[in-house]
Amino acid sequence: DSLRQMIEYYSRFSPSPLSLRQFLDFAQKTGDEKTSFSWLRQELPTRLANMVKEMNRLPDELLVMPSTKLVTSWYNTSFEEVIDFDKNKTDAKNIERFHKVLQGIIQRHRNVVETMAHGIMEWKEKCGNDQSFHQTYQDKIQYFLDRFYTSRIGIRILINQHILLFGDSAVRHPNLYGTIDPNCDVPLVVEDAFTTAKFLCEQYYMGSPEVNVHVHNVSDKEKDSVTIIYAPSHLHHICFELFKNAMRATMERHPDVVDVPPINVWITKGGSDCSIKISDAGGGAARQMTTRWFEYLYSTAPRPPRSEDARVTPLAGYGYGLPISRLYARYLGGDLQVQSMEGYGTDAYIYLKSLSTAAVETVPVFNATTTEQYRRPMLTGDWVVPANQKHKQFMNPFN
Ligand code: W6P
Repeated sequence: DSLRQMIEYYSRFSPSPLSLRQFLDFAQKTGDEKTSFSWLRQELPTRLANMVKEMNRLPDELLVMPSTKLVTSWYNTSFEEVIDFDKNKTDAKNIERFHKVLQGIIQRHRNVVETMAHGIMEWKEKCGNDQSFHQTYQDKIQYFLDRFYTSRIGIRILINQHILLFGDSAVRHPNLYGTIDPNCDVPLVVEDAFTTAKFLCEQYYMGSPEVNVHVHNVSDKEKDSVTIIYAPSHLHHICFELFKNAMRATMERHPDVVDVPPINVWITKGGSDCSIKISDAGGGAARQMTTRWFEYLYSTAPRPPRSEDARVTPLAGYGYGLPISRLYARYLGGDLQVQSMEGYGTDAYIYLKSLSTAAVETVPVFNATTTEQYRRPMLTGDWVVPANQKHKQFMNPFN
């Protein structure tokens, strides 16, 4: 039908990644609402169609799960709504209608992360929560969800820039251009994320670790401050997640509230990287666990029993917090790495680009390589596993 044909058509375009510099220049100088409309009228269907095509490569058993069907229906609806506009009709009425449609899309896709996660869980429960399921699908699920959620981050920033730049000026933030702060004060965002996490920690543990922040700027004249061009909301999201994890580990390891080791933070800015290290003495974990923290399939494990008191939520959710935080960092050319020393504590490193010209969107494109990734059969290892250890090698962590 015609929707299929239009998705086919737009999926052949490649998404056009932007740098933070380009986002900011558009917002501060070159951009007007008509240009933004015409650009999004092409770019949004392209990004949506590329993702729809990729979702169609998922195993049928996953695609028929109710939650997955809900998510695909949201993508189809939003795609249809956007291509309903003629990009050459830039009259006020059309532009205003487009604005409303974009706000509607943000609303419609609000719970995509949880709903897609739920679809994976439904599939896992139905089609074998066993070793062979993990062996067959772990890598493919990781590959898909990393790309799917990254694509969503990009689409959301495109839409939010339009809504915020050309929307109601009364709610416009004075220091921000859309979601981007040209003078994003990194220590300030870090401290704010710490304070928010500390508040939750106090509620749950009746205590919380202190923080020490060390700032080293080797790039700019101001040695004791670090500012970059960035989306503070993204940085806050990442730091908040890491502080929750660091605080939980610290409090569980040191139940005596008079003897809680602080969390140490280093913030540095060099010519290429702006780096943040968040260091806790929460006992750490074995090295094999640190990679697990980033696996969606591991994180979709049945939740630990909830607290009796429903008002008190556990500090960190065992959810998709860490893998999604890493996607936020990687989306603009950065990274998130976690190094642990079992028995002592954990260091989390956030890497951001110092230069806004280098902070370019990383967005997935659907092509023959993508198709091949989903087709590729599971390969067995080619390192010898001692016979009596074999069962441990592939042990399902959930059984
Ligand atoms: C831990 C586990 C963890 C994950 C991410 C960041 C910090 C920490 N600390 O013990």
